[in-house]
Amino acid sequence: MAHTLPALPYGFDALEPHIDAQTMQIHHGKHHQAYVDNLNKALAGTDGENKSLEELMAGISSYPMAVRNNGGGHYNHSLFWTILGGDGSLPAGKLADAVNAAFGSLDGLKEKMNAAGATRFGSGWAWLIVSNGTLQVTSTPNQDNPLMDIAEVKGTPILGIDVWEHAYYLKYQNKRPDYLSAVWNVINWAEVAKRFEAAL
Ligand code: MN3
Repeated sequence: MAHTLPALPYGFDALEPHIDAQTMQIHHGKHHQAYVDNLNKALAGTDGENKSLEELMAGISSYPMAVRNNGGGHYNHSLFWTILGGDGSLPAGKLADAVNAAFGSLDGLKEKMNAAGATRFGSGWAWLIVSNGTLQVTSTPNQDNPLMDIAEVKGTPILGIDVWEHAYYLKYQNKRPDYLSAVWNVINWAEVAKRFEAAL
């Protein structure tokens, strides 16, 4: 069962001006597509071909690096597209309570995530995860994620911010912190809340 590129749940220009349409086109159509294609190539004819993405992540240490990089890339971007495209509403309900309990406020969470993203050397991801029922911020290098058995901090990711240069360079060049502060304008908190409740 080959992996496929999920359609973007909104238009390429839906995140303007915070994330530009050209970046979205290349990011989704070229980068993510390449992770999908290379994952399928790396799995062809192996037992991993019949595993779900989540199963692959949980046992990633026993697969070749191409499965880790491209399987992670496929998982991470599939999550990323869904947690963007929000209508400007803020976290509500149980998620808002959990954010306040763990970080004091939404600004406290943003500060922690932005620091995790800004200090991730080279390429990687900043994550909000559910670990033992509580929220935690972490980051991973390359296309690793907190579902992988090799992750330093493990948990279920409910929000991930891509800090690879390909996610922001056309608009923000070297200014990763500017991208990190802008991305909060387009977070889909309803989707994050859905993932939060599913992870509990
Ligand atoms: Mn990316």
